[in-house]
Amino acid sequence: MDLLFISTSVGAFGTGIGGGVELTIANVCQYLLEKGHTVHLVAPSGSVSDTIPIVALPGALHSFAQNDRRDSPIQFPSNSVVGAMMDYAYQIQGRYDLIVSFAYDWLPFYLTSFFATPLAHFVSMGSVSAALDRVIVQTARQFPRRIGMYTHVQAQTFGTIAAQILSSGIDLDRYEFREEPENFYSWIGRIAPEKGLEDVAKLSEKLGIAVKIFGKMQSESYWQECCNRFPGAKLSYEGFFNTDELQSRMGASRALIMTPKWVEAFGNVAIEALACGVPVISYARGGPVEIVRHNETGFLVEPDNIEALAAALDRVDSIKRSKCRRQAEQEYSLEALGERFLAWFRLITNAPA
Ligand code: HBI
Repeated sequence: MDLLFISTSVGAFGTGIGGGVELTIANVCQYLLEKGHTVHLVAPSGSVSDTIPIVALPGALHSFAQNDRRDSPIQFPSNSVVGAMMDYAYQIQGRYDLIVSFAYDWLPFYLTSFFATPLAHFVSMGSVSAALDRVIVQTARQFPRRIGMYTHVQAQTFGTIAAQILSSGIDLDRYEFREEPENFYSWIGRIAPEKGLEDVAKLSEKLGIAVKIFGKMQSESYWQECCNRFPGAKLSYEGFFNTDELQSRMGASRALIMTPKWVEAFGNVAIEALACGVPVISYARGGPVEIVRHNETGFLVEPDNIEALAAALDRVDSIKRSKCRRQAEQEYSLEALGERFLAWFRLITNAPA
């Protein structure tokens, strides 16, 4: 198939600003290219990839939809990069069998009925805004096969909606299984309020445990606020790393702690941890609920309950790290992910299997 992907509008591809959806785009592209499909990625200028052919376009990045208020009007910068990417896709659509947008923005959804080449959308977050909900639900109603999502719990945040549930996946060959843990915990994610870093700071201070923090420093002020509120916390900010670096640094964690405050659409960091043999301890909120096998590959605890997190940490040695790796191999391989996306694409284009 000849495919055109449209990247997230919040940052250049490869910078990590787009969080989990960047990893999803990279992994799906890797599998499709390995299988001999043609994939081009339209993305903001400054986007880089050593394997995916990129069309980098200038234009203003969009603000994070999850940072706007639910009832905020849609913001559209005068020289929007989304406008540029959709203009380009519209002009060149005839060269492709299918176009897939990974942007969580109003315009791509609205334009679905104006394209001759089928335009599909991978929705990378749960519901965050009324205006976006409306256009996403409307698109799904008009084109029931064109909306893809990570999880059922994510789809449910939009109410009743027709969506292909694609889960996620990673290239397991890039993650090394670590049988023996070292004496630290990890927390991985964009440093942003929706990720709930303050809870892991509170936990660290309460238990006196060292926690390594990996991820894009999206909000310095939020980081400072967490450190100031919990001066006894032993958080060490390690930085943002590419996959190879991240897995080598967090692979020996005793556990990955996840404290999502929003309905995390998936939580790619959870399957990255499992792939290294790292048990996942997470609030029972959002994507992790469909990932963690409670008491087998980690623990799901009552959301926002620090004591429950602490109690789960005490039991983490009861988790067999080899079971964590095995779950990643069974459910989250690159092949499983790629085949789910290809099945979705064939469903849309009626291409033969
Ligand atoms: N906000 N406006 C907008 N557009 C996006 O593409 C977008 C976003 N917020 C977050 C985001 N994409 C991705 O980082 C999600 O996968 C989290």
